[in-house]
Amino acid sequence: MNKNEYISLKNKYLEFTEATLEKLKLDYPCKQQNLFNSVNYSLLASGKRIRPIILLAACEMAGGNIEDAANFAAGLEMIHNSSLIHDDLPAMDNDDLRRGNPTNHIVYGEATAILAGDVLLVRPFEVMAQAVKTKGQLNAMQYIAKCAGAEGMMGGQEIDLKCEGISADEETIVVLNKLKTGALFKAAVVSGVMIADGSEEYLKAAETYGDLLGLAFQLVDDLLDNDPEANTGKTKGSDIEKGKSTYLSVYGEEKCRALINMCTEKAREALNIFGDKAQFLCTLVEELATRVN
Ligand code: GRG
Repeated sequence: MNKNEYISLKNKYLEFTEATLEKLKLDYPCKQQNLFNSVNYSLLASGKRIRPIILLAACEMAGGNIEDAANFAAGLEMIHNSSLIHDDLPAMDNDDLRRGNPTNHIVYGEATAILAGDVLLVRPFEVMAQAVKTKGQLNAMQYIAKCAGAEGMMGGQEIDLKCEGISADEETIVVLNKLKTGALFKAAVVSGVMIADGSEEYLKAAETYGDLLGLAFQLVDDLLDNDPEANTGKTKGSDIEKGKSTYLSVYGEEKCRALINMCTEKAREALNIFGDKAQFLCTLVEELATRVN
């Protein structure tokens, strides 16, 4: 796949995601309009939409149709946005900048931001349930819930909170990030393959790719958080300020870069089973390794 083909396919997935989010958004005059505005402020802001793009691509890679994956891709992006709103709250990371804009609680206040995060956690299950017609889609919904919950992203966040101000060991950092960041990436690939009714072998390959992509993504994130030139849209160095251990503090820059290359290579290998149909996700993991935001 050449660069132009990759870019045009990525745009197709991105536009499909934006159109689905637009279709599913809550926006009509009512007494709770302020809550709708708070939800839409975060959800319709300029996120990279990587998780829904991966979900849609994984579905097509495994022979499925993106129309069948629409509400699952949008639902996963909603869950991701829910986690960002709650992560930024004073009781969590206490950040006031996200995607280059004031965080949700800075604009709408803490109480409404908590509710907006809650809405973006339940609305996905409403829209996914509306779309379920096959066993594969039902499995995808269940898998996404597991990856988001206490055994996945939320569990990772709990470990993260407990690590503030202490020097965590390598094993803790790896588990923390595998859950906090990696679980939703794994959910994206695996649920995409589930919606396409992929085989056990396909699901195993998707799981391996998701884990490796999640690890590479977080390694890059830690490097960007420490890079004064990078445009992350967040306050720089906030992990260091909060006394959090990161891959960068545990491994140092050189090892982080070596691990990013290793994960990228192994993630590509994991998709061999899909042949040429894996070209998009192979290019995507490479692009994420060199991303600057
Ligand atoms: C209420 C769903 C919910 C969760 C509560 C707060 C929390 C538990 C978990 C936080 C998880 C978290 C924020 C992990 C960080 C993941 C990460 C690297 C986010 C940045 O992702 P990008 O770069 O962001 O894809 P954009 O802005 O492009 O969407």
